[in-house]
Parts: sequence; structure tokens; C-alpha cells
Amino acid sequence: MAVVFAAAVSNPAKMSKQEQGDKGISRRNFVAIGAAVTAAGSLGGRAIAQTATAPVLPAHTTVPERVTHPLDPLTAPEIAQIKAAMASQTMLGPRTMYSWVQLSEPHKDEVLAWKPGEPFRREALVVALSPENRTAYEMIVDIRAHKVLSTRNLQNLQPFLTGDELEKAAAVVDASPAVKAALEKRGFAIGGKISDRFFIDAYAPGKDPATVSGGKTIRAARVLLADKQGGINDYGPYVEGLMVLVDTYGPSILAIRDYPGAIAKVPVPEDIFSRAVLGPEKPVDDLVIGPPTSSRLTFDGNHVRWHGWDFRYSFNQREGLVMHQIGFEDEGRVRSICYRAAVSEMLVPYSDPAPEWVWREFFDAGEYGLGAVAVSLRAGKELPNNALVLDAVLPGTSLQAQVDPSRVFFYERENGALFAHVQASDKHHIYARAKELVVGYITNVGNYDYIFQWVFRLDGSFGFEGELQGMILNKTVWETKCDVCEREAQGGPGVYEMGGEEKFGTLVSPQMLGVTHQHWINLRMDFDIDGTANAVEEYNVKRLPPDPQKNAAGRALTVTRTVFGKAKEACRDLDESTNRSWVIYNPSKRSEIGQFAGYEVQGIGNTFSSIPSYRYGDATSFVQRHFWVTPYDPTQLYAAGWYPNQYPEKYDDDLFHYADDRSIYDRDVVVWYSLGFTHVTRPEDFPIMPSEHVGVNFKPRGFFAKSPALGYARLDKE
Ligand SMILES: [Cu+2]
Repeated sequence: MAVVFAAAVSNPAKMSKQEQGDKGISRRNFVAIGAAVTAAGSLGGRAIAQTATAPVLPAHTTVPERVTHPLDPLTAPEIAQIKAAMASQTMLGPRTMYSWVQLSEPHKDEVLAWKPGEPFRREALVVALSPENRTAYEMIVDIRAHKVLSTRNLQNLQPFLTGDELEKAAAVVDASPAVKAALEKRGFAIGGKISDRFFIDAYAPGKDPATVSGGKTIRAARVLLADKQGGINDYGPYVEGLMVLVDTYGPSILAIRDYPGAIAKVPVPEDIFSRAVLGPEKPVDDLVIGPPTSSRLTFDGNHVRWHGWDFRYSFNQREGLVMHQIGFEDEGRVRSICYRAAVSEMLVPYSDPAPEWVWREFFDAGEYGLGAVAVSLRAGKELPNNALVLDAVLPGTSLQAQVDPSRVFFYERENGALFAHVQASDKHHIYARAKELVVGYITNVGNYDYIFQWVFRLDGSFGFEGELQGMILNKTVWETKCDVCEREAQGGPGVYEMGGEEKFGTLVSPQMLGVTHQHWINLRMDFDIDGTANAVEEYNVKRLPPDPQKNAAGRALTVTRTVFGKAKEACRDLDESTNRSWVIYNPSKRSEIGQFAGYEVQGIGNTFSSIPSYRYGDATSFVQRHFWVTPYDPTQLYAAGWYPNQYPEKYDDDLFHYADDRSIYDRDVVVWYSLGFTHVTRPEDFPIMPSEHVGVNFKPRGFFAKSPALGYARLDKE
């Protein structure tokens, strides 16, 4: 949630194009990755010998500089062209910061009509912050013409915070005598600078009256302080109750909020970089995870193929990894499944209503940019040793092209049996192992790290997985022992409520309360099953009433199928009591047996929304329903809209407002899936939590005449 002042913002791993030298700009067409890569581990900058049987990717893993497809992400030369176009924008002064720059994708009709070799449009979205004018501008730029096509003053809307702004906000706090005095009043001894002892942790501000003046939103950051207690880990015990609101355009302090709060009187064992805290290192053998990533994975620029799967990918500041034009090769042609899929927004609401916690509803994509705060991952370390890790090019705050190394990973893994059957009578065997392709990235939103990955399978199904990692956000409290546990120990069987300082969290260490919270991830998935005209139906399984003749055992099940007409009818929740699922299908594409070609959305666990129904209609609404369907609209890309950071009172750019009266039957539809996890923290989540897994599956239902998995079956006889 928080964005790190020094470590994450000024990423030491970031290298300029110049620093990268000639480390590969072009990439050969349709290169494949072979066993040699696996053995070598990380590909970083080393030449890898090719073999005749298993051609490998060249040493360079950066994105190509040449654009060959309308959905290719911005290249370094294009970013330079965009910067040149900014010269004509006289409203942008020398202090301008570029918050958000990415490809403005051409309209879907244009992309679908485009054929290789034909010309195509290249436009960019540019969101520039002007400290001089105290406003932000959203521009569309014709990249090749170096021309700004349109400009909009964003007025009260605030784009996500840049690393520079968070850094400046922290610097202002570091230099503040008033903040120093507030710390000293709490008994902290500060010899030199505040930052000598404390981690200065800058966040998007959330709601606070100091950030609004005369109806105008003041672009702001909220700064907290954590006592590092002499350790390496930034996330030591927070100075509870002390918060500083900073005007990032100043930069200057807007307000200091100073509520009473506990102070850690004991050394807190939070330093995850200390062996003294972690305990002695335990031996573990290298785990060989699955087969080497094989030559079945091929790349042509950003176009990827693997075992029938066919898709493109890109990487941008807002969403991180975007999957484009996911299709599957069936009987010699690629059939479309999903035009575009990405994490559209996140929401991490904390449950503690105390004034120093109540503002914490973090929109991680709209406040920080999931791609902007992504970090590098390494094969053989955070990733399995067979992973291929590719770089991304993103614009920096000054609109300089930066190579962000090792952002997107690809690896194959084994996931149990695809089939296994032995015929007992004559020992005939049919079998296959389930191989999967995993494509993802990691975003580092302060204390939390999220691995988001798409998983493609041999049976034509695919899925999305989130791995929640990192450190829980702790509240410093006075209690050193679990109070409700003591009451239970005294009282025995009965019902107990959490109380006192532990009402909204779990005591995970003396004076450390892991505050209860939720993580919500919204996926926007523009399904195009065999074309754009699709429909959506809901499946509910129900038990029929017992009947001596018609339902003698009482467990007869039947399925009710509800075809949605309008978007507002399709805002739905999972329901385990009816095994609820949803199918996106093409009403005009039916198989020989009459089945519609479709893909089914199957939840793998989910949770209820902690945001109550009276708030249905504000920017957080997307977490109030698990499943949504809207008609395709190229401007509706993010579940909480384009600018949820400091969203103003009257804000209607969000999924609640997108899901209106419009038809979603036999139309180009977009599915939005909200995936939640309620985190009642455990002592074992401290000081660093073992990964939590969440996900959703998309399975062909009637899409194939028969499962594409069948061809992978192997047959033999004992
Ligand atoms: Cu959590």
C-alpha cells in the first residue's frame, strides 16, 4: 500500500538506455527458448549457445525498438518523439512531471481490421503534472507527427503519484521542525535528521479535509513515520497517530495530524533482513520445478505462442502486464477468446475506524500504478530456475525512456495429471501430465508485493492467479498478550468478541497488531468468443424437491440458466449454495450438437465486501459485486475509473456507473471480475507473511468440439 521513500522509488536496478549500452534492442523473429536457458538460470546479458535441436533466445531480453503491431507497447524512440511533441505545450513549465504515459490503443475495430504490413496509428496518452499551474493535463499525442491532438485540464482529478512526488513529500517531512518536535514530544531521541532513525513512508492521502480547499482538490501525499529501531527493514513499528499531509505541488506541509497512539517500548522483531530475527538458516535441496521451459514457447516481438495458445502482451505503468488478443489454434486457425485482459484496479481497505487508520482504502493501480512500482524478479531465486524474464521500457517522470529490467516472466510448470486412467481388466493406460505456461509480473506496493500471473493450460482453460506476499501493515498498540485468548482460556466454550486494542486485528508480536483488511483485485476481461458479438449467462445448480417417484433419493440436481439482457442485471455475486458460475458465449456459434461456443468463469474462493451497501455508487463499488458485464467501451478500462486518487465528491467514472441500462446481449461485452481476500492476520504472518494465493479460472464450455487435451494423451499397455 505504501510506497517506499527511497528504496522502491529510486530503483537502483533502473538503468538508462545509455547505461544498458548495446544490450540488445532487436529481437529475432520467432526465437524459442531451449534447455540451455534453463540450465543457465538468469538470462541477464549473457550469450547463450544455441543448439540445433533447441534454439534459444538471444542474450538480449529488452523490448524491440521497432513497432510491428498496433498494440505493441511504446518503444524508447517513440517516448523520445512524445517528449519532442511536448515542446509545443507552453502551459508546461520546467517543473513538469509526467505521471502516466502509455500507448493510447487504437479502437478495437481498427486493430481487428488491420493486416500485417498495413500502416497503423500510433498515439499516446500523456498525463502531465504542472506544479506551476497546480493542475494536471491529459493529452493525446500523435507520436509520429510529434503533435498533440487533444488536451484536457483534469481540474479536480488527480493522476497517480509519481515516485518523485513521494520522495519530495518525504523530504519535506524530514526537514520539518514541527514534525521533529512531535516526535520528541513522544520521547524519541533524534540526534540528526528524522530519516536517520525513521523510515519516512509516503502514501496517497485518501480522504482528509486538509486536501480540499474551496471545493478544489489539493494534490497531496500522506506521510507516516516508522521507527527502524536501528534495523534494515523499513517497516518497523509506526509512530502511531502521527501523520503529515503534504501538498506535493509545493511541496509544503498542509497539516500535521497528531492523535494519541502507542509507542513501541520493546525492540520489535521486525527486521526481516536479520538472521537474528529469522532464526538459523535451514537446509533445503534445490527444487526442480517442472520441465525446462521448452521450444514450444515462441516469441515474435510481443506475440507469443505456446501449445495452441496465441496471444500478445504489453507492459505499462498503470496496469503492469496486459494480455492482448488471447486466442487458441483450432483446426488450423486461431479462434479469438479474449481481446484484452489486465488487472484494472485494486482496493485494499483496512477495517480499523480509528482516525489514523480510517483513511486507508488504497487504490493500488489508480494511486501508484501497478507497472510503475513493479520490480525485477530473478530466475532461480524468486522464480523457478526455468523462468525467462524480459525487460520493459517505461517513461520516467521527466519523460525519459527507461529500461526496467526483468519485469515480465514466462515459465512452464507441471501441475499434476492431465489424464490418468488404467483399465483394470487389461492394464491399458491413458495418461498425460498437465503442463502449464505461467506469464506474470510482480508489483511492489510498499510493504506488500503482489505476483499477478496468467496461467495457460493444455486443455484450453486458462486462469489468473494472485500471490500476496510481503509484510502486513501493523498498528503499534500497548498490549503485549492476546486478550481474547485469555478470556477464552478462563471461560471455556462460548462466544467471544475481539475487544480492546485487538478489536480490529490480531496481536502478532508484543505491541504489534496486524490490522484486519481485505485485498481486492479487479480483472477487466474483454471476451471475444469467436468474434465480438457475445452474450453472458449465469448457471445456478439447484436441488429438486424430494418426490417418491421423481426424486426418490432427494438429490436430483438441475441447472437454471439465466441469459442477461442489460448490464445492470449482470452485477452478480458468487454463490456456493448454487455452485454459481457464468458463461460468456457466442450466440451465433454453435457446435454440431447445438452447444454454444463459450468460456466459463469459475471462482476459486472469494470473499464478501467490507464496503457497505450505502456506499454502492462511489469509486469503491467494484468490490461490492464479484462479477460484472458491460458493453465494450474503449474509454472504460478501469474499475474505479481513470483517476480514483483523491476522487472528488461527484465522481461517476467507475464500474457502478458503467453497468447501466445498455444491452449486453449479442453485443461486444466486457467482463469484470472482482477477486477478494479477507486477511485476518496470523502471528505467522509476522514479520514476513508466507504467500497467500487467490485466483479464478476460465474454462472452455462448448468452445471446442472435443478437448484439445486429448491430443496430449499417451497410450500404452503393461
Ligand atoms: Cu493482507
